[in-house]
Amino acid sequence: MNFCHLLAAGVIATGLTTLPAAAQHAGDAFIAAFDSNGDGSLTRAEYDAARAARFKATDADGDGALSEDEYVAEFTTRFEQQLAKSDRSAEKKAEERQRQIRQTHVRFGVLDTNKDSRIGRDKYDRVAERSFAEQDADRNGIVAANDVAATTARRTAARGE
Ligand SMILES: [Ca+2]
Ligand SMILES: [Ca+2]
Ligand SMILES: [Ca+2]
Repeated sequence: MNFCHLLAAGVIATGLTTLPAAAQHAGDAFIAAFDSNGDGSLTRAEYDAARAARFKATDADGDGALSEDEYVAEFTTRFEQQLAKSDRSAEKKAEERQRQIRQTHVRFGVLDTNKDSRIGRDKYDRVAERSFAEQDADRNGIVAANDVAATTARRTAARGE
């Protein structure tokens, strides 16, 4: 029984509706990815600092904008670290790597709204702003467990489940 099953079992046991595990995980992963002091909640300051650091690390040639190569290279580095920890077969990892890299190119195209093949801080920050707002359900500038629960419930309702 993994953590998700335990969670679902606990939720059912307390008589609440079952939370869809995927949305729950996305919210938790969002906090975990940027929660620099590890207290389980993400302040706007933590998020902004982590995003700024990531932008700087991604901008390998330091020209103030991310090229498609820089964007894909940064993702690939992070993804390889995840893969290294995974116990999937080499064949499955190769498949997953190919798929993820393809998606990263697509994501760059989506972020690059004016198609100049560059993502400057303005585009980067706009996307970050939107992602944070999407997770911060009660709009208090902190993404915490209560927001994840609320966002999960809202998405469930939106899907009509
Ligand atoms: Ca924190
Ligand atoms: Ca650059
Ligand atoms: Ca909040």
